[in-house]
Amino acid sequence: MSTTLDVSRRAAAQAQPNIALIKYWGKRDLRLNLPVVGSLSITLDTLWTRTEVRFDDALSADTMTLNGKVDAKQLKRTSACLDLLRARAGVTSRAEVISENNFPTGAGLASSASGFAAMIMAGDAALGLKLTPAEQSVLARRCSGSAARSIFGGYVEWAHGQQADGEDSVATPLLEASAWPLSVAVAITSTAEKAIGSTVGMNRTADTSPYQQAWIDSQDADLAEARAAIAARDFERLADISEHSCLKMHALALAAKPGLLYWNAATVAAMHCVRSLRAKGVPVFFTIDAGPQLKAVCLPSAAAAVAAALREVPGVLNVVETGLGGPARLIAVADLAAA
Ligand code: 2P0
Repeated sequence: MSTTLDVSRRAAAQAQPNIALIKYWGKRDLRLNLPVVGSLSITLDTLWTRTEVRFDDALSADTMTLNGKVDAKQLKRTSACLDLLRARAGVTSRAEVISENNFPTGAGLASSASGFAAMIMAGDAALGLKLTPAEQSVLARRCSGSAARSIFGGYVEWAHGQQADGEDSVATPLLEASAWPLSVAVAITSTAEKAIGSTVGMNRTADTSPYQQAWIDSQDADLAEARAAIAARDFERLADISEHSCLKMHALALAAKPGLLYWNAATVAAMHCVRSLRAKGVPVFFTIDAGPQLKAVCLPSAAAAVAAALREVPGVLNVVETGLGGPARLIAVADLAAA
């Protein structure tokens, strides 16, 4: 069925990456992209993806440009994501997608989270679908799991869900960023794209790591602990459970065959730096995703000292400081052109 659309069929949106404090790792359904565990994250502020989506019947194929360059590698995933929107709208029009990131792509900084959240939000508006944020989160999840969380701002939980169709595996906001502001210092230790992407890494882990079941069995308790820490604004409690979840995820992945080692020497040196600051009473903890960057999360009062200490770590190339940010939002198409 084809629908005549009375909308401009062009829209742009901005979404920020999120950082999981209680990690997502593993899929229970590959086609629907359903996770084996729930997860909990914070959405960032000054790092962003801005994406314009334009549906045009004159196009014979989807196109994707990232940071001014044609991105053939991401085209298949982009088209699969656009297909979800097209199916909802009952249209077959191809689309032009223009995207900008103001941070390194594919290096463990959750560019797929902000990228697909922005694409779903822009595509929804371009097609006039008027999806709710929860519906956007479900569609974003199918494009990239962590993108489900970047629809929302502040503290966000993405549910494992129980339904076979996955419609209840959706993110929900727990607390607004302004209700408990934290600072994040991202220590960039490499700008190279990672060798093994998250999807391949997760599937290898599920197939070969002897710790997979223990990971699944212990996640609900970790989520409950993090939720309680956030509700009580208890930084020490959140620090303990977040470092535990990070190290447990990496231990799980390290035990895959062959083992997944996402850290470099500077990542490890930065972990020691954060641990030593914390031992001196600085309110800070680290978390690391499927890449070599270290994210130090701290109370705003400690942000300058944490960033300064990380800049001194050998091998740290740059430190990007940010706070917690709001939800994904529509922007003017002109804002993207100005980026
Ligand atoms: C997370 N990561 O919770 C975890 C921790 C990386 C380490 O979500 O296959 O790009 O697209 O669903 O979302 C990165 O994985 O994976 C990720 P797909 P995604 O943030």
